[in-house]
Amino acid sequence: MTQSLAAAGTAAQVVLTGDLARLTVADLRAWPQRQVAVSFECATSGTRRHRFTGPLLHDVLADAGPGFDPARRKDRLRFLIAVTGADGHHALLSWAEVDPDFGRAPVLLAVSIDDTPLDLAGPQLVLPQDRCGARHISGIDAIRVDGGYRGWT
Ligand SMILES: Nc1nc2c(c(=O)[nH]1)N[C@H]1C(S)=C(S)[C@@H](COP(=O)(O)O)O[C@H]1N2
Ligand SMILES: [Mo]
Repeated sequence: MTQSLAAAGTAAQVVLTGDLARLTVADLRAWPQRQVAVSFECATSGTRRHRFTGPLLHDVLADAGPGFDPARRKDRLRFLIAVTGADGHHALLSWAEVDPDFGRAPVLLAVSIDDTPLDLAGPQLVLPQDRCGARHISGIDAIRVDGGYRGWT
């Protein structure tokens, strides 16, 4: 996987948008796989249950090189992860939410749903701790990790 690091002094940034076109579902099977059964509420469809398999989002993104010094834990706290589906549905996670040193949320980038491979549809975000289903973004076509959030004042 390639990476794009911003020049020193500017916002650290990994743009996986271009790379994810090459980061196929088959590529995602190279990381250690987890299986999880999730149940979530949909505002329109009620309770939904699915089984997912895939790597931890954190493992995949950490290997991509997010542009911070892994030894400096405080440096990670300003990074956001923007996940977008092919239909434009998107959600933000914080890096700390999935970081083993902080929130440790076991978020997956699923390669299969209910034993159906997602090679054609694209990977799906899985957040076993979410009560609501809205962040389970399917057909992911872009993931952007951005450390440019230093405050808006
Ligand atoms: N790409 C994409 N993923 C999405 C959505 C969407 O509109 N687009 N809706 C979300 C919502 S609101 C819910 S509740 C779940 C529903 O998933 P399911 O119908 O497969 O159970 O998908 C989520 N993932
Ligand atoms: Mo939903």
